[in-house]
Amino acid sequence: MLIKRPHNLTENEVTDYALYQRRREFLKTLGGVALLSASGLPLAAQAKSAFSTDEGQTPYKDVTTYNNFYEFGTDKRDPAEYAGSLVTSPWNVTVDGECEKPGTFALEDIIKPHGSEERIYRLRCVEGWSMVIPWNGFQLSALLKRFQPTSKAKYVRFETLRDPKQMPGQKRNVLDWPYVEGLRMDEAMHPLAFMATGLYGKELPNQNGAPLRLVVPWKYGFKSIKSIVRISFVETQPGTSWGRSAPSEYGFYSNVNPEVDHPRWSQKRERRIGEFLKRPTLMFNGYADQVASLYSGMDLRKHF
Ligand SMILES: Nc1nc2c(c(=O)[nH]1)N[C@H]1C(S)=C(S)[C@@H](COP(=O)(O)O)O[C@H]1N2
Ligand SMILES: [Mo]
Repeated sequence: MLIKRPHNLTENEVTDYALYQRRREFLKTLGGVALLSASGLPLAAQAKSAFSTDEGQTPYKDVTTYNNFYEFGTDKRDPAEYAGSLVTSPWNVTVDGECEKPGTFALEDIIKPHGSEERIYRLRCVEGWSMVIPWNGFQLSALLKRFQPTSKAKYVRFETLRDPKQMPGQKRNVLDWPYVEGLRMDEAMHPLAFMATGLYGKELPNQNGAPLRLVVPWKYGFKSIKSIVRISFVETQPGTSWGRSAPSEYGFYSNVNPEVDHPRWSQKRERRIGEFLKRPTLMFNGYADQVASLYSGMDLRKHF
């Protein structure tokens, strides 16, 4: 396991951070504005996260052409081919339910208060393949806190855009549209849970869930919902698209777990895209040190 823990920062990383800060100062005096991409993501200087893996990263080409985004078709190549029809600007996100500060917000206002950081995470699809992706974005907890969830907020529900004109795959009933996902509140507030607005230092491509998508690296990939338009704080466990389509196959938790097989295939091993031999799947996708305590006392076979 190559994950570094925040309380274990090495001397090197501390030095890296000091260098990074001095570099930022330097860039400011140079007029670092020129180094910002259209989305405002700094391309040159980003904090190195203690949560990032240093495993080899999956090439950009694979990350952006081998996708699951059923709103654009069910073939892995469909999203890259068809997601151009999605209009990501202007984009609004509605926040509602059990919180003090609900509202409908322009994407810019959702993103603005947050700095951009890089998180290099493993992504493990329930189908048995995986990638390593350098995301850019911000911690989900920081976003959620702004809306001041009440004590009744036990879960967070996320919804993707529903518009069959822009998302032609929604003309077919492969799933119950819009795509819906959810997390328990403590999962959503965990520092690994991330909102991505970019990858590889570039704006998030449409096929990867532009302009705003969730990344929950210790759960199967389908929990990482794309192109989010609604975030709701709710009291009871929300139904999810995959859960509704096949309740015995896709549970609410869907934590990566090599010991709990999918009813139709084993989850013990996975193919890392770009590699020939399969590798063992790790408990919680290799993030057990960080997240196992969220599930202490729970029967993970029952709560799959
Ligand atoms: N709205 C929406 N979100 C989605 C999906 C989808 O079909 N629709 N597919 C999920 C699945 S199964 C996976 S594995 C990941 C894939 O993310 P990637 O294409 O960026 O690698 O997105 C998830 N998020
Ligand atoms: Mo997936």
